[in-house]
Amino acid sequence: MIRASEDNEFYELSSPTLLPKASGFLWNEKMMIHMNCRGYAVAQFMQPEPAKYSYAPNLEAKTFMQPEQPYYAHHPGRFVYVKDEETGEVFSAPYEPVRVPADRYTFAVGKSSIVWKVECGGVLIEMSLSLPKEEAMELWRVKVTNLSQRQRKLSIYPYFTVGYMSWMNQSGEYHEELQAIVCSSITPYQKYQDYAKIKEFSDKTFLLADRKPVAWEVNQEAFEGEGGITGPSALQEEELSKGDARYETPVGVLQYRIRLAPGEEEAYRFIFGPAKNEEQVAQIREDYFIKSNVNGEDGFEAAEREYDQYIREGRGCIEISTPDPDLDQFVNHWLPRQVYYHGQTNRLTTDPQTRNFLQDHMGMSYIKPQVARESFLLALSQQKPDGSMPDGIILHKDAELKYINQVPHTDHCVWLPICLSTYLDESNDYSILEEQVPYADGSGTETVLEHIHKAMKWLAGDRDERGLNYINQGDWCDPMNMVGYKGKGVSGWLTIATAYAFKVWADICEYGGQAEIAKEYRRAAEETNEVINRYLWDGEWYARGITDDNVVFGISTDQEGRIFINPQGWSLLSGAADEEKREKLMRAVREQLETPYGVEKLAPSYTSMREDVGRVTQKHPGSAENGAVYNHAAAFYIYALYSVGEREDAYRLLRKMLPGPTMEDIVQRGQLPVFIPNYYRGAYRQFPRTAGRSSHLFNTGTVPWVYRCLIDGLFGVQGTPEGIAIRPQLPSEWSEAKVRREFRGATLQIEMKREPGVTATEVYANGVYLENGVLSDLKPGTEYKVSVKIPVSE
Ligand code: CEZ
Repeated sequence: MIRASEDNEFYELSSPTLLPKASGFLWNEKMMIHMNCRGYAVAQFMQPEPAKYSYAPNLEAKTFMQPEQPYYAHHPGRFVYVKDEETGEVFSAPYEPVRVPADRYTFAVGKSSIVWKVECGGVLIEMSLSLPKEEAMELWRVKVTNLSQRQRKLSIYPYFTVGYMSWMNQSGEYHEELQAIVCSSITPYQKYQDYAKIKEFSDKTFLLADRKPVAWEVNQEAFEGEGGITGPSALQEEELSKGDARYETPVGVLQYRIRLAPGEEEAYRFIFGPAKNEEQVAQIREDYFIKSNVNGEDGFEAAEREYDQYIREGRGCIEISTPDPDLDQFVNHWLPRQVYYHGQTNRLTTDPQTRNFLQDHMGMSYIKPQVARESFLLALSQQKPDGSMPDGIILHKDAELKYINQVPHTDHCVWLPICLSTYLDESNDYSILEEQVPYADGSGTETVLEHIHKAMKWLAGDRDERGLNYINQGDWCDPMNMVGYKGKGVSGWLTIATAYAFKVWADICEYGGQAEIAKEYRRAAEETNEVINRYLWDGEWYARGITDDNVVFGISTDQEGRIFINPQGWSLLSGAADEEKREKLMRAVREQLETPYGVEKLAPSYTSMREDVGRVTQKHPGSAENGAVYNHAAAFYIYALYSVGEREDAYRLLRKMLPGPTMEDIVQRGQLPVFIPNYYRGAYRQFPRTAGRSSHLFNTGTVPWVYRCLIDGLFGVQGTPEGIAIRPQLPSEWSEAKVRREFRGATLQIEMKREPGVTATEVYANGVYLENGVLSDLKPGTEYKVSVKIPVSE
């Protein structure tokens, strides 16, 4: 039912109803499209703010990408209706809107294309979607094959949703000379000041065909008639009526009438996307369908090839072979792609949240370290002279802070050393610390080192008399907005995270030649850890915070929100938790937060508003931050477990981030293992029916942390100033693993094996024993054979 294709290029699903929301996504430099297996699509492009060209049927709110998007009959989609002209029978590929069960069906999510094969009544429809590298447009191929033993007379109707474009102005018509449907609109606005911006928008939606259709329809209502979208009346006529839309909802439908002998096929190509004007559509037609290059390729083919190349550039730096083939598949093929997507697109925002931006580029350190470097410098150039970081990083001159970035959060500074440390581990580029960077107000420049000192001082200063960090209207947890809005409430997690940030920064300072300063930060971390243990330890685990009214929460006497994951894991990182506390809090997590789908962010989920905590308690119990298996938080915890050598719990939870391996688990999650979603539903003990269900939202800070868990934890192949430290933490159920690690220009072929007689892990590089497992003086362009001998029981 689901499996990786033989060449590992695709992940395939053989039913449109088993996981009805199964999906894949493609992106390029300007756009993103999320396609589900049944033909529904969510696409947006940047101009520079996110905009649509295929709209919902009614006025859509502009918002950030949301989890658990509902699909419905008129949801934007890309379909092909197929009519047998002799029998009048109609089906649609890939499945919506007619919903005729196919005789054979495959939905294959690839890295640079999404492909369907749908066979119904002896007709095979193959559809594929790809993108060009730079431009906002979809490249579609549709192939029709007669698999039956008789001559077939068919009508094929590719259908592209245009939808409700604008309440001010919308229309559409077919242009003979372009062989295209072009729909026009004006983005609604009211202030005359906006006109200058609006007039530059690509407010048209076009559907360009490489082959001339016999007929078309541009009027949604006329197309559907009384039959509706599942059985459009227009299909009952011999030919579509060649209609247009005049302040009516437009649609892009074309008709091809074909006669196919047994075995015969016909192929079509379409381009669908936004455009500024008809001239641009004409140019696209010329570039993609008419002109060809020296290799005889036209622009369409060349674009598909270039796009594939672009996606391949996002390769990770490890390739693994373990006893768990599903993990291998995900880590080798899909995880780096998702990390790359974040680093390359910044989640299709022009003002990414500062913590997201920094963590996304922490991930990019493994893929394109140069991009990560530039991003860290950019973020620091927006730091205020008092050391605080803004809530979002402005990426475009016209961008402004929107949505959540208008709400003050106090955690942004902690991510600076934490994310930078990964970049340094990978690149060893300590010269970045000496880089001169301006401040947001233009008040001169200082080195990166000074910038981060200021950030750390800001964190040390933004505390109450007890030494606990203020939360204001939120920390990592966006919607925890009412703990401290009166100016008194503090964040337990942030205090702990600050201690950890001090420690990480101390290490960086030391390697950067500032041993004295490093000592100060270590002392500050220790003092913070003492404060944490004095005010936040609840006996079995750490509290989440203390409200404006001095009420400690996230503790055993709370009916709801009794335990939160973040303070537990981060206290392992900061060193606040000694061994006894570690055991206790790990037990509490296992008992109260762990589920078959991973570890929940908090439990029990809140079922009603807690006014001294905030809107997080108003989210549906078990969704998002209110007690879902929020993978970002789960990844922190797993990372923390590895940091203290708790390999068994770490691996068990890491594995739970992926759907499978059992079919039952995959069905419950409803998602293909081609990305990690931001959450799986939690509240397992309250609402088991929905627990495990994927949010299908692939924007998440989870993935760089999962990569770090693999590099620093599970396989233990982390960079150090001297070279690379080989310290695997394989789960006891594995007797061996192989890792190919690309590192600072060298390649390491590492074989890890449990061997009888070995009492402590031994590491050899090209046969030579390595002290502490550290391989130093690596030469770029060289391949090293590393063998790791691990005790049988460990
Ligand atoms: O967004 C994420 C943020 O992008 O939530 C995380 C936070 O650390 C990330 O920076 C945890 O709060 O405003 C809301 O209520 C939204 O739910 C966001 O908090 C959340 C969404 O899941 C979007 O991904």
